[in-house]
Amino acid sequence: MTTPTLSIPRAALWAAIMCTAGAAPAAQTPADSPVLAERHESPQQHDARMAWWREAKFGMFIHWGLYAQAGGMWQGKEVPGGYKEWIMHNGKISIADYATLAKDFNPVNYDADQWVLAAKNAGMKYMVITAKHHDGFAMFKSAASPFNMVDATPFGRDPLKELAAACRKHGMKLGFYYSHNYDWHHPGGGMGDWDPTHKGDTDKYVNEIVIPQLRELLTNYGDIAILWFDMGGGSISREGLERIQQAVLACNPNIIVNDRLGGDFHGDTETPEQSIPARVAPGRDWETCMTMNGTWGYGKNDHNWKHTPDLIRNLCLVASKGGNYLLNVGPNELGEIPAASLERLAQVGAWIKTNGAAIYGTAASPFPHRLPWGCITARSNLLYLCVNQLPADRKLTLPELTTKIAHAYFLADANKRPLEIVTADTGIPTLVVPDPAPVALGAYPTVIVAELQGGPQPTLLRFVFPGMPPATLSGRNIRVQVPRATDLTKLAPTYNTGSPLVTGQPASGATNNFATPQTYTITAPDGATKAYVVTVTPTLGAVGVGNPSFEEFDILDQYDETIGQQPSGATWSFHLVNKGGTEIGIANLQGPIHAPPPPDGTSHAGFIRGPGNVIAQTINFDAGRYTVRFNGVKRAGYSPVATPLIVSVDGAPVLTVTAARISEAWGTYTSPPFTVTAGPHTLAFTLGEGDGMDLIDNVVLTYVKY
Ligand code: FHN
Repeated sequence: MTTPTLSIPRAALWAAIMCTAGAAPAAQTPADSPVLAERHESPQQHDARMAWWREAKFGMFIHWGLYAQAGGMWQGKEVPGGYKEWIMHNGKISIADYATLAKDFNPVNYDADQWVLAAKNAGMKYMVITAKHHDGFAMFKSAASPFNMVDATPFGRDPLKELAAACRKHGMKLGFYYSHNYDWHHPGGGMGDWDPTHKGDTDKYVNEIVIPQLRELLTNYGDIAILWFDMGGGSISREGLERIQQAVLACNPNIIVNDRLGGDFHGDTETPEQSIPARVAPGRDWETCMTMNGTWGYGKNDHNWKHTPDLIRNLCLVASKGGNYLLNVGPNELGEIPAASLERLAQVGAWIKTNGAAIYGTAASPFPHRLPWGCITARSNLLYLCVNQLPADRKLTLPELTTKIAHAYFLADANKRPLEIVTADTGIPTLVVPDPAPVALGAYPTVIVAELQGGPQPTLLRFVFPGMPPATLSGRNIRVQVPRATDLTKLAPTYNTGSPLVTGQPASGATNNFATPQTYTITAPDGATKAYVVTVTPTLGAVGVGNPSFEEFDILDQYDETIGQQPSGATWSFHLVNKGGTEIGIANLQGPIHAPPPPDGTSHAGFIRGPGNVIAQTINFDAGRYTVRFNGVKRAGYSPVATPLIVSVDGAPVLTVTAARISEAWGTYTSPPFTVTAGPHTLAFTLGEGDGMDLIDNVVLTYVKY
């Protein structure tokens, strides 16, 4: 496995996020940004290519394939495993048997116009459909393989042709998902080893299936806006990946490509899955994709639908962090988007009709920290406060804002009736929502617009350490972590860069020595002179501080509840999500993934940082045999070194997961079955030697029946 080093200068990355203008990597050049270098682009060219996508914010993911015909069932029985598009793998169904599904796949109710209009009316600006998923079945006419919709099914039509035409007609951007690595049908494709006939040559598979099919997809369907790879490179060689990339770009030099090609390819977009990252990579475009129920592909028996308010909260939260939200539908064997999805899409659409200004083309919140009542998106001097839950005292405080609010009103209020603004002695503004409010407050987020007297100026001061990212500090009791190798006597912070509001001098004398905690008094003359005490405490050797790397330069303060959290597992729990079925639980910080997400919408399980650190949880097991399955979750962070993760039960290792390179999917790993007695047992995740920061997510315990 290659472990490329990260060459984006940290300062440039930080500069990009500091300017709060969304994800534009303003300070980078092709020479120092692998993202730009990969496409031989200037920052301006890159920004121009990404412009529509950054504006769009909201898209529809469509998982539709032969697996829809099965809907999670095989020979009359539900096949264990949450993701129904994985039925062939989960049921270890042979290639020949699985292919028999095609004989009956006749989605006569498929209506491309209806799909596009459902997306459009939901406020979605683009769609990405599975042209070929891991089962290897092409949902389009392909000369490269007869295992395709037109040649292998009674349907005989090319649904992607019809979808492309409908997208053109209704002004919807279209993207194709293509599983280049996993292909359980064509010999040489990744995985699929439960069928001995699948064995084959990977290069041949790349040359004869992947590249020709990608060419078909990118030449026969008009302008394709996005290519969405999945599951990294697997056993495809670096050279093979390079040829795939070149073939794609030769067909369409403007296409937006995600980050899952594999190898050391970065792509244009990061693609966290089923989770909204606590923090996002500065200067990087990103898109969270998420299911509406528990599966991507159609599942007859999956009725685990997310609630519409949560979908809207997710959309707001993603936008507030500068990302896009790609929300999935899994049409059935007849070509129908499930009614539960359509209902939710219509409800989201009704909300967005009124509140779209808070989403489209907005920049990330200028405040890095979580707010108790919701989240914020920004556009020049406007802040959109997406209020999930109005506090009992009806007060919304913006604890980090130093720019004055000129005017605040509900976005839904055509009369823009002003809300009362109370400014504390500290300068911190609070908006007061009258009772009754000028607009009805329902279950969905309510948006309040705060018009500022100038651009949002959220921070009090900025430290710049030479050769390191500028650190924006706000609040009190700031702790700065610096890389282990840093010579602390050579740190020479300068103050106040970028903020005309702030001037100040350190109160203590030893400005160049961070070997011991330093306390500084900073004066912020925004009208009146105020003093803020900032304590800078280097915390070498603390959890999360390992080798020098971008990710390990952290600023912790009283607001941040995720980064730097001791990985004690104190708030961890595993939840029974399917009593009668096979899944025992899914790890999640505050609740099961299938339940409504916590107020901030995060659904990741947690960070684990530092070699040897453990997240553990005691679970009450029924007696029986279990496996632990990791399900395709990306590594968080930018640690360039792959870090293995060891899963153990009562101290005995049951599975070692080798992380892929930076930000790649972990992939799916299943432990051999282990047996436990009834009662409490400890499931632990221990981070091995490596670079020390990973996101644990979507951990599924699967009950294996005797
Ligand atoms: O295995 C797939 C899964 O079926 C689905 O397509 C998701 C969507 O991002 N991607 C993989 C898991 O990461």
